[in-house]
Amino acid sequence: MFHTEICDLLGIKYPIIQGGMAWVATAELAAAVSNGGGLGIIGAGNAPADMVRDRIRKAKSLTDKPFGVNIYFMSPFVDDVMKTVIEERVAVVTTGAGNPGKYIPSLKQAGIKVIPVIASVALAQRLEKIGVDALIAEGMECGGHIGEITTMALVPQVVDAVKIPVIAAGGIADGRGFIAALSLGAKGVQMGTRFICAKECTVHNNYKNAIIKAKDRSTVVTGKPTGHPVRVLKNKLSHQFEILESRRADIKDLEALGTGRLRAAVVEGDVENGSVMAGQIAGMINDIKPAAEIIKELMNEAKQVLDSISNIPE
Ligand code: TUI
Repeated sequence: MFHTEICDLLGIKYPIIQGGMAWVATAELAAAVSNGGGLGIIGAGNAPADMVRDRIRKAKSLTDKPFGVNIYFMSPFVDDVMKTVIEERVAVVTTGAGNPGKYIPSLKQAGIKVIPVIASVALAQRLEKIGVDALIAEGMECGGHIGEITTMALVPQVVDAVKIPVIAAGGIADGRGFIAALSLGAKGVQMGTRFICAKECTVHNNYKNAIIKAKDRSTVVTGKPTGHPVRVLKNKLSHQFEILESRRADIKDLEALGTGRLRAAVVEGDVENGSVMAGQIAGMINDIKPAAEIIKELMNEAKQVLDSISNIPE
């Protein structure tokens, strides 16, 4: 059940992809998700190519299942990371925070499946023409760098505009969200925040606990004036952003305030002065469990949701 064309495209059991979160999506997490039947993704973030190569080799040592690498387009190392994923013959590349158009022919030539994250219909259509395999339509409920449109509004508009399969992301963490995404025409889901609270995720425990403590209104969007809005959990840092933004501070000062803060939260566990990127769904996440269990429970719940919907009297 729920075996969609995404499963065939990627050679995976369940149409569930893990978000390629910078600093968070390590080889350990990616391998655990792939071993659990989904598609694990290593987040290249701003890491140099050699570090990405080490993570790819580590993931290969932890799983014999396919996994992918997410390439972040604001990284200064994009060109070298592209060369590395081609040399290492990773199965799948997802991309974020930019237009991957010019790299697509060489990735495809290397036999790599290319699945860009997009937040608009226009970019979806452009990338379909260039020959990407599928698209991840990411709504602004997600954590980290966000677009402007919600998942509920974005996914069906992208589905109607392209012929290739669409994967829904943003605000999905359980079987209800999975069925909702399929109802909107998606052929699978990507989840980030839910997998931060996987046992195998190597983020500092303070980060996981901050997500578990979060409620529905615990996130806020900072950095809008920089043109790169980012959804984070509210804390001392987000409050500082709000103050600077209300004073119409220089973009340079806002950028300086954000520098190194994701690492501070993920690695050092500074969840007050660090950038704790998380989606609006954080309020629904109450436990830490193995990635394989997250996936299995989600699939079981999806079946129950489908049953309960079909039992609603006409
Ligand atoms: O990339 C993400 N989310 C991210 S990346 C990230 S790392 C970071 N670290 C420190 C500060 C800020 C970020 C955290 N979260 N999501 C994928 C995504 N991509 N969402 C939206 C887009 C997107 C936006 C514009 C994709 C393409 C695009 O194209 C613009 C164009 O050139 O047409």
